[in-house]
Amino acid sequence: PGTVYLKDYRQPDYLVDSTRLRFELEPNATLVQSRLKVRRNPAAGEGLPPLKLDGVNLELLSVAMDGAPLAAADFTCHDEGLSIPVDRAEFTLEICNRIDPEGNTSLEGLYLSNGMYCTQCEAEGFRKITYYPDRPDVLSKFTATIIAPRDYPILLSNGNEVERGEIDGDRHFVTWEDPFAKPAYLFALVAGRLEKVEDRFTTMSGREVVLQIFTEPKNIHKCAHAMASLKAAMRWDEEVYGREYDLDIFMIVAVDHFNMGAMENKGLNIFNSACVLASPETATDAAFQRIESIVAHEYFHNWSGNRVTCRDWFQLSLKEGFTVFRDAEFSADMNSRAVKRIEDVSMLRTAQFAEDAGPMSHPVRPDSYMEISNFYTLTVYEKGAEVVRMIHTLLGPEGFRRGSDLYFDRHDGSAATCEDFIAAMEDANGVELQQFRRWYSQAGTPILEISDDYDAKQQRYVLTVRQSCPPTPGQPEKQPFHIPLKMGLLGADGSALPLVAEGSSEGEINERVLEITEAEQSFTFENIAEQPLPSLLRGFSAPVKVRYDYTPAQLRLLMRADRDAFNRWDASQRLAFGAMAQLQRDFRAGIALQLSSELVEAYRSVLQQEGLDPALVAEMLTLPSAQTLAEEAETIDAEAIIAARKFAEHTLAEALYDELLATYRRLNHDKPYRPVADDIAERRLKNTALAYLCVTERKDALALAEAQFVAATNMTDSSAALAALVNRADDQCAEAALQSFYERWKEDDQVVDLWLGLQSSSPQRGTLGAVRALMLHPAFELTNPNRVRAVLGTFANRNFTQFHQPDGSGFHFLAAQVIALDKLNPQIAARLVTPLTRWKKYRTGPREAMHAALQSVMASGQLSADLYEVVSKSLK
Ligand code: B3K
Ligand code: ZN
Repeated sequence: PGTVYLKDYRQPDYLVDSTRLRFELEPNATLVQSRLKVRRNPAAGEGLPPLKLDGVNLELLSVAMDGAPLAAADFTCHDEGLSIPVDRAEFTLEICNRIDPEGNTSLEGLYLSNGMYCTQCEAEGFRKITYYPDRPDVLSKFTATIIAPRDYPILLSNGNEVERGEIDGDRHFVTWEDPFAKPAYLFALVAGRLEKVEDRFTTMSGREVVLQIFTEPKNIHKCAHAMASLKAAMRWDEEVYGREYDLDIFMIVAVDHFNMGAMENKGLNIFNSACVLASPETATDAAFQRIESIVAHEYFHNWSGNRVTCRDWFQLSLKEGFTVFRDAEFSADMNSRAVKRIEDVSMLRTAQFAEDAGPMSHPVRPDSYMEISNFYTLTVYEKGAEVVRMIHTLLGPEGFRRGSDLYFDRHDGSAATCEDFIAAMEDANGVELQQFRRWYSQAGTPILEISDDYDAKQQRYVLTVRQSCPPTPGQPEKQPFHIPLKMGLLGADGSALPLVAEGSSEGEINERVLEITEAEQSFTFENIAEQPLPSLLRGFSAPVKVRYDYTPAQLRLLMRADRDAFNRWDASQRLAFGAMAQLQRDFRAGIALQLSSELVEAYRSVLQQEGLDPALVAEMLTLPSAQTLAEEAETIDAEAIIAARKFAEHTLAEALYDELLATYRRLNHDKPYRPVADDIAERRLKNTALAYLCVTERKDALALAEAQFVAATNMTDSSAALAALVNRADDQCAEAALQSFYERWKEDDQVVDLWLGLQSSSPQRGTLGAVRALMLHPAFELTNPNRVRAVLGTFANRNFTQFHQPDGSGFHFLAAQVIALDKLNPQIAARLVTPLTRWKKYRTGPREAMHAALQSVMASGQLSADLYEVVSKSLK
């Protein structure tokens, strides 16, 4: 496969003013007819170059220009599309082709999921439906007529329904017209036997919008939460961004076979069932919150993505980074802001930092790609959102809003770039963000090394910050970034010290945002009455690593007293991290392990401290995951990480047993289930305590888990109890619980995924043999990405212990599954291989085994472009 470069971007030669599509749906032979009004793009230069259309896996039946059929000799048809000579500046092109939705297991283009037709076109799936200039900067007005047998009663596409009727007795049709010009990647079609729930929303200007959620009949009772989330998101976008919905109808469809979470097609969002369906009995708190955020995310795309779209796919973060930032702020407003931030940062630090340090490392705006699907990454999404958040921090909420208003104003109805976004932020605020742009072009995670000096006589405190960024593929040297460092100073008693920076005209404040722009820079604070303790990078104000030599006692003070909740948690992580690093060293040196008493006592204080948000307590009591420890390590020593973590967990569980038990008892009361922040927080802490208690494998503790498993009336408590049993209890007891759980829920796909994932992630039971057995279970399906993620994704990414078995069996198993999957679904195969691509970071032994597994993938034959790109770059 070839490489596409950002620097080669050129405007499209031809524009498509309107696109009329007609589908005659048949499982193996769907007929697609298109009629395009094409026009030479005046901005693209002189002359009339051939018209190039993208098309993949299509059976071409006919082409006509202005009504005149073209003979095969009149144009070229190749594997990737058509090239048609052109002799006029404007014409109508009619194309007819056939496709095979049933045979389409890539889940890109038009495919069948449990008998329902659906589409996924982003990024380059439309070319699997018909020949088209499949690029985001060609915007066109779409009309779609769908013809299907009567046993597909629901026929949907984007925009408004304009016509429906009968065709030859046993078939019917519906025509949809989308008044908003859009690129092909936002086109969608759905046909099936679906039911719907309906609601209404009145927009800020008083227009009434019909809201509909479609599912298979068996799931229709699981739509209420998604509907409530949608309405909340619509209101929030009006209030916070002044953005109103623009069509009279907004539809969501739940689909079982889906490569990712959801898709923002104009007026017709298509969702992975797992990201829309929920009921208290079947969905965990985490699922409720995920649904809320994804429904909002896709809705927010209506402005940040659809009304203003991307010029080319290198600009993907323009819509994704911005929209993730928007949905994160929405979730923070709906729930606990601090907890949302902690969850997001944990993920970023673990997975995005690893990506930034790995062979696929790329800037938020990549310079090149072989297969764009591989760039729907944590870097583009989550780091992209952090970059937008930094702009928000630098400009303040009002300044940011001025910038976003100008951006939407300037670019509405067109395809924009990341540069356009920053320019709007600058112009609306009269500021200059030249250096800040490096966040879009430089890959890698910057490191801030911070030291300080206090002069008691002068009452002067100096913070010195040195920034650096490790080399990444193709970028050996980095220029300094523009980094907002939010900070404050604490006195010995934990009080906030008043800050006045040198030369500042501001009065007394407790918190500042230092703007780091140089490789090394010092900041002086005057009138500091005592030796201060710095609280650095509050709220994680930039996606960087901060190195500062805190003592355990200082970390405990921050944990107890910092006014920034995020940094209280961060201090707990640093403390735990230090203790675990010591355990890993001792394990390697063959010294008997002993856990830092500072950590034990810090955790005890957290459990005893009154008035803390229980969710925050739960987060503070959670040790950094094995994956986080691996990311932070210079060289990954899986065996030492596993040993250290296991030992720390056991020691804490034994030492704090009474406090944990008291906490559990205090919170284990029966309450009707509500997925609201306060209740979620209590369940989180209760179940964290239960998990710790069960680590001891004491009979009493396991009995609590069993009792909770039997009595639970919601899936959060039920699955937490089951997990505690599966992770700790002897085989018989866990087996019985697993069996009864499956019997009860085997008809519910979302719960079955959870059931599979619980087993695959268990260090106790998720052995390779057990995972192989799960793949033979009747519920497993290699063509269903949710199943693949539940069993294989969980095993490789969240079962550190079993995946890293010293004999390398886990790696070779994963390689074999990736090879098999690549034939069915390249996107999923290319994702699943990720853990193997990190082989260089491992210590010798696992390193060679992982490398060999990766090589076996490369040597297995013809790989998809998706998988080839990831594997070849990782072997370098
Ligand atoms: N824009 C889609 C992602 C499409 C991924 C295609 N491989 C979902 C989202 O980010 O909202
Ligand atoms: Zn998105």
